[in-house]
Amino acid sequence: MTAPVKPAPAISAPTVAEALAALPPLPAVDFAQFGEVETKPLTRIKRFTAAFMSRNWITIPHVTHHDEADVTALDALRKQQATAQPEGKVTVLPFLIKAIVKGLQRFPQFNASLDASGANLVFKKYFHIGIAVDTPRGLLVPVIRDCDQKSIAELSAELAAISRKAREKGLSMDEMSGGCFSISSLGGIGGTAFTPIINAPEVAILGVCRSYLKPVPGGADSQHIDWLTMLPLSLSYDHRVIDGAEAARFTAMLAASLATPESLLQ
Ligand code: CAO
Repeated sequence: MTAPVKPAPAISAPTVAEALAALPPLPAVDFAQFGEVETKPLTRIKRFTAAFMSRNWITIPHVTHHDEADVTALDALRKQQATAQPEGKVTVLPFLIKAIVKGLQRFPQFNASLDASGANLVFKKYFHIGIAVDTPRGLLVPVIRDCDQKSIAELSAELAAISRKAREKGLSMDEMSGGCFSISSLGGIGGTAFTPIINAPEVAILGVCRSYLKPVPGGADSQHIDWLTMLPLSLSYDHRVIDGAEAARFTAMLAASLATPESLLQ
């Protein structure tokens, strides 16, 4: 005879505030006891960033999907354009913005935000893209508005202007608000993949690392090697709003758009 099974006690999920309150506080450490130290205050931007990043990391269920895009044709196109117009040299970012706009148009849930109740999704009909800019005082995210209505050359000029403004302390709060989706590009620096933190109330952010040459078997008989230039993409998304399959489709579409750059020139 088997013993009667006792019903399990009901478990209610703690709120975020309750979970945080239950964490043991970090002990105060006197680092000077281990060696020489120097204490400096965080900049205002770094303190703001710390608060926002902590809130977003703790309150949003992040998943990061990694993929890569074949940008061999895109690199050739950029080189061709740079030779024709050396003063108008364009990085990969304006093309990425265009590819993302196409992705947001095809997958509107990536251009949405949860409302304050958390019960409704607000779908945006505009396409404003935030760009993470590394400045000596910390990270700033100016927003390029109406990217669907701008050409690659216009996006490139605006990107240069806002990153200069960010580094010269010239950005207003207005210029950093209203973004639909953000890009964090570390491609000029390096890396192969990372987990960008979502810039709430946005629901996804694309991280980009340095492109690299990948040997791929080519030809009908796979007897020779083609060297393709691959761009690593890391998409972090809010799993309350976006499912993994949707994230994989969105990133695959980005990769396909970047692999056919002429489609981004229209
Ligand atoms: N792969 C290979 N090379 C790349 C590349 C990539 N993915 N992305 C840029 N490059 C190259 C550019 O073509 C450029 O080459 P040249 O010197 O030959 O012209 C060089 O790297 C520098 O590019 P850049 O970074 O100045 O320009 P950008 O348009 O790619 O990016 C900006 C502009 C503002 C996004 C960037 O300067 C920046 O601040 N990035 C850091 C963002 C950041 O800190 N993110 C982390 C946020 S979370 O902490």
